[in-house]
Amino acid sequence: MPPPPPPSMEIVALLLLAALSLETRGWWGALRAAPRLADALQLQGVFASPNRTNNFAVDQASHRVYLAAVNALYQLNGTTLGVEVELRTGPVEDNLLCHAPQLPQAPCEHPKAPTDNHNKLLVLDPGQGVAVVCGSVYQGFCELRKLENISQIAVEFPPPRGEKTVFPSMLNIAANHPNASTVGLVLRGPGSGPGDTRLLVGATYTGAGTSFFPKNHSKEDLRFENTPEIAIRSLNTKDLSRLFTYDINPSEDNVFKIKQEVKTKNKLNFVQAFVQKTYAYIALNNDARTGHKESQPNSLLARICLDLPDTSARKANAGHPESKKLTESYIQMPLQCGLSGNIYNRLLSVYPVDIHTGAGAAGAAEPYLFGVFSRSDRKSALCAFRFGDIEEEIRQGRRNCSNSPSSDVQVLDSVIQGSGAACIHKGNLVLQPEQLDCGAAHLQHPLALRRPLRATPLFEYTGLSAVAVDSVHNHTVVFLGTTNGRLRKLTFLKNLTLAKQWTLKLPASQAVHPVMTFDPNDSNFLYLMTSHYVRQPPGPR
Ligand SMILES: *[C@@H]1O[C@H](CO)[C@@H](O)[C@H](O)[C@H]1NC(C)=O
Ligand SMILES: *[C@@H]1O[C@H](CO)[C@@H](O)[C@H](O)[C@H]1NC(C)=O
Ligand SMILES: *[C@@H]1O[C@H](CO)[C@@H](O)[C@H](O)[C@H]1NC(C)=O
Ligand SMILES: *[C@@H]1O[C@H](CO)[C@@H](O)[C@H](O)[C@H]1NC(C)=O
Ligand SMILES: *[C@@H]1O[C@H](CO)[C@@H](O)[C@H](O)[C@H]1NC(C)=O
Ligand SMILES: *[C@@H]1O[C@H](CO)[C@@H](O)[C@H](O)[C@H]1NC(C)=O
Ligand SMILES: *[C@@H]1O[C@H](CO)[C@@H](O)[C@H](O)[C@H]1NC(C)=O
Ligand SMILES: *[C@@H]1O[C@H](CO)[C@@H](O)[C@H](O)[C@H]1NC(C)=O
Ligand SMILES: CC(=O)N[C@H]1CO[C@H](CO)[C@@H](O)[C@@H]1O
Repeated sequence: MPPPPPPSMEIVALLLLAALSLETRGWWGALRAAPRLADALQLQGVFASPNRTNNFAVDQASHRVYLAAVNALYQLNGTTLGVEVELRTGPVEDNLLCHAPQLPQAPCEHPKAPTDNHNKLLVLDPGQGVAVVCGSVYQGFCELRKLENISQIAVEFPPPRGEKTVFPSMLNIAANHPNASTVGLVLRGPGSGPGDTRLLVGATYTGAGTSFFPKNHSKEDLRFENTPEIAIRSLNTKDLSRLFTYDINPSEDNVFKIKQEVKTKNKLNFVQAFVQKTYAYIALNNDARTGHKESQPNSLLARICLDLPDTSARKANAGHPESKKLTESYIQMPLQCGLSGNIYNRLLSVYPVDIHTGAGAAGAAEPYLFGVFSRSDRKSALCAFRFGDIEEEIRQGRRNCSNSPSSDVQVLDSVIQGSGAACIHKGNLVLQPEQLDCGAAHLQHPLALRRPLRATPLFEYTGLSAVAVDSVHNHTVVFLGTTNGRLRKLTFLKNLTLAKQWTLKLPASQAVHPVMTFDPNDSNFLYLMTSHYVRQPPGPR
């Protein structure tokens, strides 16, 4: 049966998802609006979630939407948002201090109690036909479920007892606390076929010494040994003995783990992870800096080089692809939205997109990273960074680090797997383009640029929470969600001056979730979710 005809291109329609607080009903809705460049927005449909929502994802091929809420998973028709499949995921008997019960021979002395299961990660891998679903319970344990029917387990993991060895590090994947952040991304490896699929995860550390760890209850910290802040794990469903391990080439270097003694200086709050060109970017905040004077941004953009299938580098290396290492190519830089004295220092939502600014050659579209930033008085702003500038800053940083002891670039010595020490002069070393972009074993790593990449706000408003951007003809159309349940649509001219704006009141006066997604088959539609979602930096304690 052919897919339903898309609505007229003259129509902007937005699908929206909203969920209210635990006490009230939630909504998963849709908006239909007037002409794309001219008018207001309109509701298309609604799905109501009985419980607070956590994450959603859209599958392009089947046009299904998967939605995860507290204690429930839903598979929805992407057009009507009607429920196809529904599954209870909690509450379950659990204790934050116990190993996941999926770990063989792991008794627990701490009493278990019914615990709500907050979804921390919901990512789709259409290549293997699975959804990776990770909850806050059982130490952030992940399941592989069928995209065809989300209520069915696709791969029995861990394998039946006795068949394979299972380690806690294979089970402790997402953050195990409702308020601790987790982001994830499915990556294709250098090989063809699903066997090389990987899962990138960034998760806030929740072990001893953090506000997430129950005080005075245990000397044993299950999280520290087993949960790096950032990791790349095997997602090959055909190789169960390695599933979710870091045991992929090159082994030993698929983790980024902050040293125990500096965990309190690195309270990483992950915002979003995305792929752009041959890189994985991770947008995050370092909450350890919250409370300091707001003269410095807390927000960071980290970058890792990827082995992507069929890149030119791989072709040149046919038969023996050189695998990239996580910490070797890792580099981070502060992002600053706002000028000195008026800095929006906390990143809330990002959206990478190609737009026409007139700056690109022959009017070509250029990649930009849009971000919504806020500060403690709830004022917020939209900023845009050119990926070309991000890339150039990274090249300069690596060049500077190998040329001279540079005060603008540091080796991140807070990480266990780094090369340690500071930037050191390497003689008259001339770095190749590939080394400037991705580092090399003999170069210092991982690196942290100190100088922020700065941008002037394109738009300032109270309580922004989410951003999605589309390029339409010569205009850039920006959708902004707010913390009080509004959706603003802004149209910018080529030179990024604001031309027009509209506001739509969503059915729920709740915060719009930071991730908004256009319908992959028709960008006239936007999926968004509102929830009783608190993204509050930890206060002083
Ligand atoms: C969406 O687009 C993809 C790629 O063009 C196509 O394979 C898929 O069938 C489309 N899905 C729908 C529901 O139109
Ligand atoms: C919603 O969460 C409550 C606990 O907070 C749980 O008892 C209930 O089963 C959940 N409802 C659904 C539909 O998952
Ligand atoms: C979603 O619902 C529409 C309208 O009822 C229907 O035409 C379409 O086939 C459904 N999609 C799927 C994937 O079932
Ligand atoms: C999904 O799987 C469950 C459990 O096997 C089954 O009861 C249900 O009918 C299936 N739903 C659909 C839409 O296939
Ligand atoms: C999570 O944070 C919210 C807001 O700060 C707080 O009300 C709630 O109690 C926290 N939840 C847990 C389980 O600590
Ligand atoms: C690299 O060094 C040059 C020359 O000192 C300096 O102008 C530039 O800002 C530095 N760049 C970075 C990213 O550190
Ligand atoms: C976009 O702008 C260029 C030059 O400013 C113009 O030639 C072109 O017609 C415009 N395209 C559209 C679709 O408006
Ligand atoms: C941006 O472009 C518009 C229309 O071309 C023009 O009126 C406006 O002055 C420009 N703004 C800036 C800051 O260059
Ligand atoms: C009863 C008990 O062990 N209390 C301790 C809880 O932890 C704080 C901070 O580590 C200690 O100061 C208390 O003595």
